Amino acid sequence: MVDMVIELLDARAPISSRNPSFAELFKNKPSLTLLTKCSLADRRAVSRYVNQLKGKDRMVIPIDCKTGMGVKNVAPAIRELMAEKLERYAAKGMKKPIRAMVVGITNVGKSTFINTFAGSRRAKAEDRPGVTRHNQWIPVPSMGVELLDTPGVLWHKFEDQTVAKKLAALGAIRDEILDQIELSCSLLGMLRVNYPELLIARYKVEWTEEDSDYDLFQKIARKRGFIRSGAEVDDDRTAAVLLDEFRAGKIGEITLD
Ligand SMILES: Nc1nc2c(ncn2[C@@H]2O[C@H](COP(=O)(O)OP(=O)(O)OP(=O)(O)O)[C@@H](O)[C@H]2O)c(=O)[nH]1
Ligand SMILES: [Mg+2]
Repeated sequence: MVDMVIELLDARAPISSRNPSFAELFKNKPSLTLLTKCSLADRRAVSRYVNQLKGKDRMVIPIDCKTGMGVKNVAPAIRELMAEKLERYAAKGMKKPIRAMVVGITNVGKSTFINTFAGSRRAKAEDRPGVTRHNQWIPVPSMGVELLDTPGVLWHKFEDQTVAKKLAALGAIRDEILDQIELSCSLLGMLRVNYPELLIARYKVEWTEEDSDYDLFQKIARKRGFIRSGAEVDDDRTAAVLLDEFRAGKIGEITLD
């Protein structure tokens, strides 16, 4: 049913957010890769991954649908990828739209991208995973394209648990089914190694090698005054705030892969 595939990867984890079965599944379709949410990602890492992922049969475009960055490069890329087919249509005097399927993990921004590309809000988009439930065709006549919005999919078994932790930190896995305190500690475990200066700047904390991730979590809670009666740290509130601030980009521009 489709001429090509548009695969969305989260720019904050472009390797971990690749569905391992897509390469095989879509090997016979021209494909365009979009790195989404670039305004939240480490810009040096974005350019590195654009170069690393692009190939002979694969175009990669960094975009951000909140700022609009890069979205105007998508239509020309679609036309370039589908040039032969478009020429055949033109030779026959046909005006058929290019049909493209938009795929990617839950909450990566598929519906938002479609709305931004189409310049109208036709696909339902919200800040939680699992919003789109059914396939939906969205015609964009001005671009000569029809986009298929699809429900986000994750795979059943994560061979590498760090992949699962990164996707959960990005908000691709429903928060209700995960221990938020454990998740924010594992996020801190990644940030203290790769972005210590951002943690220090935001939370005014210091830590040593001996401190566990949970020790650091508690230090942040005390700095923020997230304390219950009895001077005990309010773990739930601290976890919720840490995850929210990370996802909103308040800690800084961060790439987890
Ligand atoms: N900062 C930023 N936020 C984005 C971007 N694209 C999407 N979002 C946000 O990410 C959240 C999820 O967007 P959706 O478009 O619903 O994601 P989806 O891939 O369709 O998700 P499912 O339908 O659940 O699979 C929303 O809160 C969007 O506002 C982007 O480029 N930048
Ligand atoms: Mg959606």
